[in-house]
Amino acid sequence: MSKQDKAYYEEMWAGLGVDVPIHDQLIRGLAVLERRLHRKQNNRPEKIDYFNGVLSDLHGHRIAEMVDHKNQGGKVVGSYCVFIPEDLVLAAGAIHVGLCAGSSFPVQDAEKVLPRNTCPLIKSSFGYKLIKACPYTEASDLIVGETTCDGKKKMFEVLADYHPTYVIEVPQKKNERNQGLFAAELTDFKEQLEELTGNQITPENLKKATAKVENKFKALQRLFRLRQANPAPISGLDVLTITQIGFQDDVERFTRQVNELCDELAVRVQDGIGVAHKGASRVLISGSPMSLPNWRLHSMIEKAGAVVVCEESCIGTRLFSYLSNPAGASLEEQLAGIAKRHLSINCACFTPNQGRVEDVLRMAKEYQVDGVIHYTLQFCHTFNNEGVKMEQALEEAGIPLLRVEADYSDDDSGQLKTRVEAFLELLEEKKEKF
Ligand code: BJ8
Repeated sequence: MSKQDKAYYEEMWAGLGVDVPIHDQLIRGLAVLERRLHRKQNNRPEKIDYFNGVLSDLHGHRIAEMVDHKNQGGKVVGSYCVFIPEDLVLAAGAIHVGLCAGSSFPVQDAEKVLPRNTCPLIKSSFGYKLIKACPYTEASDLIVGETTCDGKKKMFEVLADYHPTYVIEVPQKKNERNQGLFAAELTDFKEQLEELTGNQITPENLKKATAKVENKFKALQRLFRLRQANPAPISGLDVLTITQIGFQDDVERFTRQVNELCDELAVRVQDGIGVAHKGASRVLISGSPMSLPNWRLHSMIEKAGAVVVCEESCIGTRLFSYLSNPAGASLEEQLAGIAKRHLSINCACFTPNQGRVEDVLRMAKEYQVDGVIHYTLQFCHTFNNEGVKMEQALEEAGIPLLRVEADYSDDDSGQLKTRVEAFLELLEEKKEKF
């Protein structure tokens, strides 16, 4: 970044209410991490350059686009969960952004307000607001929460004292009645967005917005399908980062870039070019979401010579696997289609949630995995408890499983690394036997 850019950006961040010196520390830490993890990888596809560029300018160009939009009277809507339909926000003429929640940076400050024994994702998201270090949060005219897990639900009540907040009720079951309830919630949310933006959501603009969002989903589906090849044409760390970037980038630009990357990866697959050799162990990670910059587990696995080929996560398959397929053209039918799309997501906050176990069993075959790592964020009771069912199912299917629980600090890195390496050795031994 040139000195001129830096001065321009600093003025822009300050204008949003960001604490610039604190933010500077955050950005420097991120740059170090990216150099240490992403840049050290070998044999990356050329089209990864676009995503490298986004990562190194994470709070620059995209925030400038949002500020321009706001200066023209537009609004920005932030959220922390895949249950907030991006297409409704776009149809109201607003920008949607997935907010920062994956770093330990603001956790200590968050613990001055929230209980320590809270999931790090919740503490991180709240902490960013508290210390005003995230320009995406500060640019958001409205933060939209959801009633998924109890920790988040209660955090949003506290957050409302610091930032305009609106909470969508997500049902806990998935039957038809619950789909109707969620469609009614989305109708209320639509009205809220109309009030915020002064724009009306019509069947026409919602249809266009849904097409944009679902084209992004289709591009990500394509990217993940390419990872089913052996050798895998791209690292898990790169795909995780791309998926994370998709929560912040402009939807059409991101979709185009993912498709261009997929074109290159398709050639790699044809030519048998991979990021690791053909016999490298293939790992599926399933569980709590890994928000940017939660790259530790992927990096550990891939530095040890294995490759992550799929994430059954909201920063992974749960985000993009379902499309709305509205049965008709009216707004009501479109909202029903969107409600159904979201209630197809197998988040551990639902009960029962057998679909997630079935997904993992199916994906283990599709992605030719040698083992599964069940990842739970510390104090995430929903995913941790669901790990019991997952363990039983994978044992019955003869698929090796490692359950790990971690927070965002580096304190347990040594222990985690030892466990991961032992698991990968076990996978190697198992392959040698057969
Ligand atoms: S749809 S997974 S993004 S709620 S905050 S549940 S880690 S204790 S994030 Fe989630 Fe939506 Fe579900 Fe996906 Fe656990 Fe932490 Fe709760 Fe969390």
